Amino acid sequence: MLHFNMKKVFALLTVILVFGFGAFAADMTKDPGFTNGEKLFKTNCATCHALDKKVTGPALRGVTSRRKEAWIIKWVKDNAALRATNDPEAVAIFNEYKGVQMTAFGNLSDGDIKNILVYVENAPAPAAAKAPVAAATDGGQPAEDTSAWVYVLLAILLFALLVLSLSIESKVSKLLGKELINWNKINAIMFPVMLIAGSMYIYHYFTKYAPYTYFSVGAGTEHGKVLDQMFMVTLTITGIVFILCQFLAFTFPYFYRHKGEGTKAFYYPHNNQIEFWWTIIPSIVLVSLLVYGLKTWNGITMQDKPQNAYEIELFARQFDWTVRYAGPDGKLGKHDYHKIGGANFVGMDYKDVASHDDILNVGEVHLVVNQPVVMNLRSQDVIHSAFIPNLRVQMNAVPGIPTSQIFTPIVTTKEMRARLQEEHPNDPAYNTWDYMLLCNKICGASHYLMKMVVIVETKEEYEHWLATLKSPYQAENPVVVPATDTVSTNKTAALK
Ligand code: HEC
Ligand SMILES: [Cu+2]
Repeated sequence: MLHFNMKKVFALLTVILVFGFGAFAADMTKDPGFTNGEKLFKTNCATCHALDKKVTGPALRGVTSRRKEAWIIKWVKDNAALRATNDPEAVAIFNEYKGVQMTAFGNLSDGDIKNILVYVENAPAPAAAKAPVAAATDGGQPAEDTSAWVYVLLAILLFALLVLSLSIESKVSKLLGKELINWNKINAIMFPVMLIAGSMYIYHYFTKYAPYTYFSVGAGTEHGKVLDQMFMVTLTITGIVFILCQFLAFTFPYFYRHKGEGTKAFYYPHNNQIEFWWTIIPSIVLVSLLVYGLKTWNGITMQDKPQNAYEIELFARQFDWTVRYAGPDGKLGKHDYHKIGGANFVGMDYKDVASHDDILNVGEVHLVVNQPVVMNLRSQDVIHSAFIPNLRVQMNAVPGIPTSQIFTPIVTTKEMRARLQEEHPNDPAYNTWDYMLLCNKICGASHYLMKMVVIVETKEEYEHWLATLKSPYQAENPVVVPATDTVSTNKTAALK
């Protein structure tokens, strides 16, 4: 039975309420810095930044939780100078915005920038200003926080009310000497109720979010289709068993509830035959799924390099990816981690002439449709993972251990986009749909920045694009160096 010291419950409630209203009291919009910050933001920053959505630059609300204030001040004053120090966060965000450069604001003082941050973090959100609950409690400012607190307080009060009434009920029951509420029956009914409510909840969220999972976009590779099929077979078999078991687990407590004095449970301790079959059958099914999975996996990862394959390299570091293409000679040059430094940040070994025409690119990965590619991976610092969901490609980049994956994209970006636009005629998001490369290992604070657009295109488009890029070696050596063994060794030595 429930025994509560009412004085303690109310003391606790008071503390919670005081804390709650304490949050209203710290209203930063009344801070003098706020108005100054608002003015500065509107005149200097609003052309490129909004608070809650990405425009030319990132949404700025919440920036103080992802960056240190000192960093933001340096960045705003002169972001190019910050990048020149190879600050990883500055380089990463710059790359994420495809090299769009933000203006330098050397004229703003530290105080000005701090005021801007006060405004950015505390400006009322436009949508929440409409919430009637918030408006009623404190004149509508700051709307977003208030409504959340009102719901929390309401929930606490309701819970307290429930506890109170239950404790009264138990006391009255005791006085009367009989139960006012048949808990046994209520518990029994709650099981099927939970089953139905839970299923509705899952169905709702599944239909709402399934279109955003990568399975909703067909695989862009041949092996991806095989993988999807394996996944569907596994999911169907385990799904049927799961649903059956949950159904039984949630309905038996209702059907076999205690039905009053005199009912006796049926005692059924053991049946060898049933146990035999329910051990053998799941074992066979699980082992078959395992073998099926292993065969699929080996088929994807253990293939030999196909004749017509070309190689690229993905170089991972905190927090970006660099792609290296072989250039006209079709060969990736050697690399050596001792050479990592300065402009040669991927550690190319220029003693190897094959590296002279190697091209580096940080903005996007380009791949040729219908031609197998060997994707080699290296990492400079910690484990990263190259994940291209819609190509069903995933491989770890491990420091010190070169890894690779071979795959063949079969649907170009343009074709996939057209297909998706056809499937979702009313959703403009698909007009700019792209394959994405993501890092799939939580590799540090700015892990989320490790993403890059992947463009699958025809061979002509690919070669045309590649021809527009210059290899770093050739950029430093204006003389066009043919990628053959005749290159002067002096020049090579000079560059290393
Ligand atoms: C010309 C457009 C432009 C203007 C004006 C501008 N920004 Fe930016 N800002 C950007 C872009 C683009 C980025 C993304 C990084 C990059 O590409 O350099 C950025 C990034 C930032 C970041 C880093 C955000 C993050 O997620 O790390 C901060 C902070 C920032 N800007 C603050 C400001 C402030 C404060 C002002 C006004 C004083 C301002 N910006 C004015 C374009 C602009
Ligand atoms: Cu990473």
